[in-house]
Amino acid sequence: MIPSHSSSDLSVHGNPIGNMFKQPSTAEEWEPYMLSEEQIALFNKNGFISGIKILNEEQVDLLNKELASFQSLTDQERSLFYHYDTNESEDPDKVLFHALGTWRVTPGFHDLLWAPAFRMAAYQLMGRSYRLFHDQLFCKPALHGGVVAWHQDFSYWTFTKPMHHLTCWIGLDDTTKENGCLYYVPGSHKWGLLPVTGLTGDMDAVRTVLNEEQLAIFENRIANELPKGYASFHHPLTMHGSYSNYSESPRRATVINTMDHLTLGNLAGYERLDALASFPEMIHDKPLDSQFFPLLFDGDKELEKFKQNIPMIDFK
Ligand SMILES: O=C(O)CCC(=O)C(=O)O
Repeated sequence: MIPSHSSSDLSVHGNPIGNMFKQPSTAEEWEPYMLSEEQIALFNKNGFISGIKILNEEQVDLLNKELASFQSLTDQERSLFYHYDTNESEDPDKVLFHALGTWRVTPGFHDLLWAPAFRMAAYQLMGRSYRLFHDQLFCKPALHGGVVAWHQDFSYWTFTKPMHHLTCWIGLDDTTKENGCLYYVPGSHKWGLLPVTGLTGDMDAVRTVLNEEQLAIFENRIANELPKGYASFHHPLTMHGSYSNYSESPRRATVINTMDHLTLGNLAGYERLDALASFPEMIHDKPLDSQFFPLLFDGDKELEKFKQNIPMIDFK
């Protein structure tokens, strides 16, 4: 269970706490952040879109500074994370590899959830009002292994229902094939939900559960190389993964996972993953609407501002 509120727990704030991002208040101010019909169509076809600018250089620097501070947190601060995984092979520093819950810990990662370019694109790709499900950090230090094996996100999220989720991946470094950028398999979001085959270790474990046609499509995988501050968005069933960082610099990324504002807990018979032992409390068949799942975009409220329909996905 998640620890009760500490004075430093930023999840008590269901709104931005600083002025890192100016919030649009009119249709005109939202306009520059809006995805086009073509981008929506591309997402429908491929299960992802890429190249969306979310952060400027200063904002990236601020988040990287906060990220560095995660290496020296007190135990109490550390307990705010839902999950915190260091890579033991990197001893003595035990460098952070994967974490969930950064938004509870530092103001920049908290307010990132309200970055306008993220909020508008996510609304269009969700097709309705949505909440935070959780955030994540994926850090690959220089010259480091750290593959993230091929997977579909929703195969780890079946303790929620129905499936109406979205992932926004934001680079905190320029990402390249050499430093372990993300890869996508276009069209794999139409494959249905596949069995879980693991996130670490064998990059290609998923191949054991693919049929011949899927294995052939797999060969079309696309390297999602991006400048820092830019994002890609993917469907909860899109197959993705990333190889090792062979470069002499770190490869860091932050991820925002969203869900329909009416998503329910789906806990009957569900064995909690060890990795999520300190995930916020959920109740079977009840909406995930506590302070840990803030409403990030209220379509009814925001759409009043628009005279014309905005391009939106019909999410299946
Ligand atoms: O950043 C990575 O290497 C993996 C990211 C990922 O798996 C995700 O965003 O779901």
